[in-house]
Amino acid sequence: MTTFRVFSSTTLAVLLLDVCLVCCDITDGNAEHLKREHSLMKPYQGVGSSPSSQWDFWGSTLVTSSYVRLTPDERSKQGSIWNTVPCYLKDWEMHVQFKVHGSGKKNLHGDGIALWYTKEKLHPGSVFGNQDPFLGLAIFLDTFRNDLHGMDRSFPYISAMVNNGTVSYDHGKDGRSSELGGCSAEIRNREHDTYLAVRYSKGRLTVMIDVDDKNEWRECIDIGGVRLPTGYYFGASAATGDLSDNHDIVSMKLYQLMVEHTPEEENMDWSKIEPSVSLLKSPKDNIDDPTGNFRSTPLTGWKVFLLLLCALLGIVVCGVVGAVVFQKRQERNKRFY
Ligand SMILES: *[C@@H]1O[C@H](CO)[C@@H](O)[C@H](O)[C@H]1NC(C)=O
Ligand SMILES: [Ca+2]
Repeated sequence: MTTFRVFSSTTLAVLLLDVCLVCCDITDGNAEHLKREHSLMKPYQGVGSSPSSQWDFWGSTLVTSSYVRLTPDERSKQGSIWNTVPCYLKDWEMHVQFKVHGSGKKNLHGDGIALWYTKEKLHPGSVFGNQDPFLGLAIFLDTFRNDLHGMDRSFPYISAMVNNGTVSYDHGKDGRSSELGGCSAEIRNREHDTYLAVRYSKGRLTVMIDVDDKNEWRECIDIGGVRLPTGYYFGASAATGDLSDNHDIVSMKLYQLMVEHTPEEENMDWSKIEPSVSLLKSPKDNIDDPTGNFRSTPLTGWKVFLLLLCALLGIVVCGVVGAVVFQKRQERNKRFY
């Protein structure tokens, strides 16, 4: 009896803690905050080069009613799709549903998809179909290993790069010298839907993936000290080489994150920011981040508050249970005597 009670109070505390952590980490999928002008969704009405269109495409891109195929499973193709409305949100989260599939056997397919938030749009080039160098943020879903020395990581490999317009993407090294972080993920020829989310808020860049049909996000990249301006364009591109794949985008949904900024931050001109990264480390190692970028996020504040609340609740529950148990024991003792 006693053991059971103590156990259940601990379980309760752990449960509460879980609930708290989950609610802090929730991805803002709130429909109210969906920004239609920056989102690409079935059946892709109005996608094209008309003046009223909010998305334009280039190259091998084929728009059907259920997907946007950036490249077919054929050699030497390049395609892209771009939001034509610049984004002036300071804090945002992009959810991308994608599908990479083809007839190539393991390691005989390529090259992958890149997701963009850049100053320029519709400039074809050698970085997964986009220009080199680019100015802004790229998330690469690299399905082909070019660097045969980099056997310490498995492919497909997802990575992020922030460029001020001066650094070339090193295909031969799969972008390793300029990457900010990354993870391996089985994203190809999956039967179920595959998703990737990019969150940029308060100088923190987070990339999460949901590719194992578990309906939950797995963290892939999380770094602080990232500076990106407003007024850039979202896009996606893909390329094939000697090896190929179908590279499909099913949807890109942009959500505005409700985050408060200091009056100073509000008053500065965010469109003048130069893309840069002050720390080439994961924020987990950045507890002493001098910019305070990471610690001052409201998310972290909330997390601390809720953790404290949970701890307090846990203590109270343990205390009450302890008191009850103690009292019962006293009564039993009384009866024994
Ligand atoms: C651009 O970035 C590179 C590499 O991070 C850096 O060496 C260079 O100084 C930067 N240039 C400008 C103009 O900020
Ligand atoms: Ca590659």
